[in-house]
Amino acid sequence: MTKLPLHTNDADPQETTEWVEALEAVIKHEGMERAHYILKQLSDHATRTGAQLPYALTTPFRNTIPVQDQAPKPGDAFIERRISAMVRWNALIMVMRANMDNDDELGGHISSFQSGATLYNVGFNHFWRATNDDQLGDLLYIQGHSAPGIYARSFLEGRLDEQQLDNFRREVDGNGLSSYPHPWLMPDYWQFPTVSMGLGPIQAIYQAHIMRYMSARDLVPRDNRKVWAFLGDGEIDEPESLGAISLAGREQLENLVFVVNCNLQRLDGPVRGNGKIIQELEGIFRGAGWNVIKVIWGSQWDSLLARDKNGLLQKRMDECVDGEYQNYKANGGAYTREHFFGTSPELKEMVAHLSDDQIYSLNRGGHDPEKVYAAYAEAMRAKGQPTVILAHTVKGYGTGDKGEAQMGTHSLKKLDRETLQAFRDKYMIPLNDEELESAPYYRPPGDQPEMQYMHKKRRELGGYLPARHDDFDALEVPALEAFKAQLASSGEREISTTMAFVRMLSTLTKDKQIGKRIVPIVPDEARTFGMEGMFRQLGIYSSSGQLYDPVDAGQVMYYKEDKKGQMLEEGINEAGAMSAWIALATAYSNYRCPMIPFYVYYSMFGHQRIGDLCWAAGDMRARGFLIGATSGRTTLNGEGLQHQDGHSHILANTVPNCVSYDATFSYEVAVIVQDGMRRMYQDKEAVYYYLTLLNENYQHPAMPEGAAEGIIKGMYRYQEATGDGKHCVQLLGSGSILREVIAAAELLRNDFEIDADIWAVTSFNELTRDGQDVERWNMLHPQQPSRESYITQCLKDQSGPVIAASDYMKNYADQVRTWVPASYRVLGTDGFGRSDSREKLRYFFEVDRYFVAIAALKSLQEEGSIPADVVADAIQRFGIDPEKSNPLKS
Ligand SMILES: Cc1ncc(C[n+]2csc(CCOP(=O)(O)OP(=O)(O)O)c2C)c(N)n1
Ligand SMILES: [Mg+2]
Repeated sequence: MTKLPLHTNDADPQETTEWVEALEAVIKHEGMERAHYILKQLSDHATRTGAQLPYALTTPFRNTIPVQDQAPKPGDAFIERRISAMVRWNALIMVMRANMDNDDELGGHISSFQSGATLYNVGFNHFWRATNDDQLGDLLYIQGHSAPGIYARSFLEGRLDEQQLDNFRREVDGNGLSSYPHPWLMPDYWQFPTVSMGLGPIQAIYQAHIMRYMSARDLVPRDNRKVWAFLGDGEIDEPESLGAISLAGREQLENLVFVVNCNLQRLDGPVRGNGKIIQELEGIFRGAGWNVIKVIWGSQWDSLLARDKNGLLQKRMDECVDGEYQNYKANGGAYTREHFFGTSPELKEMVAHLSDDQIYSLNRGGHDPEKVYAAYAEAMRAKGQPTVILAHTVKGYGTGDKGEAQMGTHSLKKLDRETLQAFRDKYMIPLNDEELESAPYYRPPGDQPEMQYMHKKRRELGGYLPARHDDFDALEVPALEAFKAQLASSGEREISTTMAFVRMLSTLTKDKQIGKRIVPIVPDEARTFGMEGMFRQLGIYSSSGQLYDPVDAGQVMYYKEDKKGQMLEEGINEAGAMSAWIALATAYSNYRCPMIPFYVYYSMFGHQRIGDLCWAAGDMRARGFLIGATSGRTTLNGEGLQHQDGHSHILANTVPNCVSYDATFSYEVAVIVQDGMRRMYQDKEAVYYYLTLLNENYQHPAMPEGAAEGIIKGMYRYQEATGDGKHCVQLLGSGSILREVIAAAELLRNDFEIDADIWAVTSFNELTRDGQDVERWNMLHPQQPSRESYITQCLKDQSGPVIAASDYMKNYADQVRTWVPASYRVLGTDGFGRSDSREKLRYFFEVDRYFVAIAALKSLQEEGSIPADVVADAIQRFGIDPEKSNPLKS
């Protein structure tokens, strides 16, 4: 008779046994699939009769893959252990050396990689293919603070030398290794910056999604390429880590593998001291449609588990919380015997034949190459589901009682002499005690079997990893003339820059050379921006095509989902849409197929909402366009405080390689986008673009002759002073507020006989960067003639004070003050937005034509050109309340 696990509340153990035996018979004689079918029928039947079924998303706390189903691990286990030992050693030493005998406090992490080493080594030895001329390799998102272990492997492979390892975290003099994965700093090595936690997982999901998109559109072959993402179990708490997992399940991303290194600890303490992170994650991922593989126990447990006929051991494993599991590893074998097995005489008896040391070395699944291999092999076979591997490990594995599973182990940076000796002994590193004094690296000569084996394995997998390919074939981008419609006047027609842009985008998608590479991306706002025409024209990408008749099927512009759709409609999910954009913006490298993505969104929900992804995009050398639509604090009027963006340009400028523009007229949009494509895809500059668009409709003039150069540099003279006024001022305006500036010039002329040059400023940010660059050069070259910034060149021969106004915070226009060769006054929209008409908002924020005129008069008064009365009269005449509240504080 089958011996069943003990359940004290079983009212009829005999009956239970019969049911279980029947099931076992089905499994034995007809197979698992049949058993599954029968259980499903029973479950359906029970639900039909109204019975409440016991509900469980989790399975017991044991390995998902039974011992008998484990794919046997090929290769030489002994040699792989040696390789692993050497990688571990060098990873430890490089962190120690960065923190030994110096005051630099360079930091680094030992414990994270030591817990994940087997997870990485099995992948490098057996699974992860590199990109070469014949194949596109797998994409690895490596846990950021495991970087030392990855460097250590590259060192063994001869890709890095000792000096580079010594330069870990010493990058300023060149030839250093970055603290974490940073493509900006190591463009031939790292692909994905992951150390800002949560960004790796969400990007990996969208990478897998885009991988499918690229193949669905026949841009790159699908092959069996995979995206592997390594996550910490603490990292899982970041909303970005779990926030997009349902997309992966829904889209059946079988090309995606998450490996969660469940060492049960984060920085300060246990991830779930009172619970079980692995079980929690199993439920969450299963619920989202993932294939969950738990790798909890190592092979050392197999025989104990096989003897666990009455389920007592399993019960103990299930009931123990993570805080206890941490204790067992921190406190050793005797403690584990007493506190884990000691809870019942049967369990104690089960391990009576084992010494304390043997109990201590009952290993966890994530440290067992056989178990890890079996899990990876299973993930490689996955069909129709993404896979998550939940690997049970020990933080600080191998670092003894100073580090292993200790509360503070995350911050461990060096080992004392005894612990280092013990580590050396454990991993059999052939260095004697004396040699250990200098904490040397260890790399055997190239003819040693370990070295030969390692190279052979990588050769079989196509080359070394990580590796990033920085170069690509330049694209032929259309010349400016291709956008005639945008360069010409709109005549009587009143349109917005958004409309002008959408037409331009449409033209681009039809371009013979680059049309197929254009990808419009929206997070559920296409209709807001007038892009719904693209639904039908381009199709919305969906891996399942369209399984329904859209409600608007009869209309010309119906909602068309398509397996080959070009447009990405990512739902209300800015972080996801941005991650999709990043995957496309780096496709030149990861797919060797440059793409030109345009991510169009509410500008308020860009840099402010997903700023860390914008930063990562810069690090990754992304190339593409971010389009901040409905921008401007007073231009998007009715939506109020949480929509009105008056600072995205300030934030955009924090990303060093983000080039940003605030356009007013459609010809500016055309010049900026064309030039952006030239710089990024033709000249291959590692920059990306941020361009704000407006939803205000007005007439657009034709491009003034010769304006293109200034548009790109950041400012051009839109209208020249006539020279017949009593005084002259220089008026600068950007975005929608340029039109208020133009109107203010009219007021000044008609009411005060004041002449004005009007300057359209397309980018205060670019002017600032240019000014700072020139100033820096001048400081460092004192004996040479000073250079002049572009803004100084524009303004130096003009007369009168300079006044600038924009729909952004004052800081935006104020940045250029140093290079303005005259008095300078700035208007801007500091303060919280609110709903009202544009006219009222511009009065409220003091950026309308009247305020621009007052600002000009005040500046003229200050320079002694006009009396104070004129300004005071104007304030009164314009109906401005001088005691009105400061919008900053309102
Ligand atoms: C967004 C973010 N917040 C905080 C940190 C700082 N940090 C680095 S590692 C770490 C703990 C990581 O724990 P876990 O994810 O479990 O990884 P483990 O080292 O245990 O493998 C923290 C809090 C970070 N890098 N990114
Ligand atoms: Mg952890």
